[in-house]
Amino acid sequence: MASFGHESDVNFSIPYKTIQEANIHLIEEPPQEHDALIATLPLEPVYERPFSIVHPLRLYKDVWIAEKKLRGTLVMQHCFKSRPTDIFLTSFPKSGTTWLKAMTFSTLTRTNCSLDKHPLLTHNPHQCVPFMEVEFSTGRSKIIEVIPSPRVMSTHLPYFLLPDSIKESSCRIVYIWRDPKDVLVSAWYFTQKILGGPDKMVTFDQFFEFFCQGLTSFGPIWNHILGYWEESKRRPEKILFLKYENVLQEPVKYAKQLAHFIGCPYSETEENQHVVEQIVELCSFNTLKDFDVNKDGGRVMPSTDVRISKAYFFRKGEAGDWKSHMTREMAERLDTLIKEKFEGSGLQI
Ligand code: PAP
Repeated sequence: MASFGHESDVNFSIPYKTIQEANIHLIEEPPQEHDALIATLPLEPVYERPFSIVHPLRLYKDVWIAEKKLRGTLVMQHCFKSRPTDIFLTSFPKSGTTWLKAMTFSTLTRTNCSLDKHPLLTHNPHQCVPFMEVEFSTGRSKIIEVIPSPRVMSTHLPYFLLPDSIKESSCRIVYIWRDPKDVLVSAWYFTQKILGGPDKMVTFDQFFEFFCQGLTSFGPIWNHILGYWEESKRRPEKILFLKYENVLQEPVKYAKQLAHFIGCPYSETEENQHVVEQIVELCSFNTLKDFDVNKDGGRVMPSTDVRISKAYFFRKGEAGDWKSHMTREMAERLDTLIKEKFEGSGLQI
């Protein structure tokens, strides 16, 4: 493959994993200063189910968050200092985060990385861009501080829980959302893989019930989507609001929009050289899932104590898979619920 051949002043090409490995000495003990508060918060009512044993959710300001990630979240809210050049990739889990990380990383790195030696060939997108709440919950906040600008970081936190410094600085936020029915199906499979099979967790019908009650990691989903939507309407220059299904349909259009938004639009020369098409191809589901790095057996994640294989982030990568999993009644019920919640917002599934 040829190089992207782009020239710009953006100088960014280091996957987060490399920065982390070079700065192991900066890792501290996981924060515990908020444990007393966390212990007083409501624990999910279904805490006997296996998923909860490894990953108990607590209700914090009407959001269900895994205990461990809440530790990091609270520290982050107090300590995190945003830079004007920061880019935050935000999403509800299972809504297109992996694609967004790959696209943002490769868009910014096109100055420095040739396609045949691209970091995405050897790094999962989640190794290129860190999850803030995970890093803060595992004592890695000082590593976040040494990432060179422009930093790209991600979070599943709802808008209102972001540190003030992110909301107030001139940094950019990209949000991606997805049809909640497909989010639910994707989360169901992901959870199953983590637990080691369908017999190890609640049934799909029960999972559906929990989801409709908002009882899922970072749930309820409707508040999450609406929070970023409302803010993106108020400050479109601050938040780019993308939809997974649209991106799948017209990836080149949205790749250009993303590049423009994060401050490195494609030049005419690049457009003529089809650079954007090459990046879209590199970050496509079919390309990424076939890289060896994305097929590995995984490792135990310090943030959750569960084994997560990089392959778990690549399942089908389609819109509408819910049709193979939900009855018509279930789909209608969830659609109606979301429609009611979205009413008056101008947002539609
Ligand atoms: P995360 O929130 O845990 O990071 P996230 O990437 O948001 O996960 O969601 C995973 C979904 O994105 C999976 O959807 P599925 O279960 O319905 O298949 C996964 O297949 C899909 N996905 C991963 N990479 C891509 C990609 N490059 N393009 C499109 N979809 C992708």
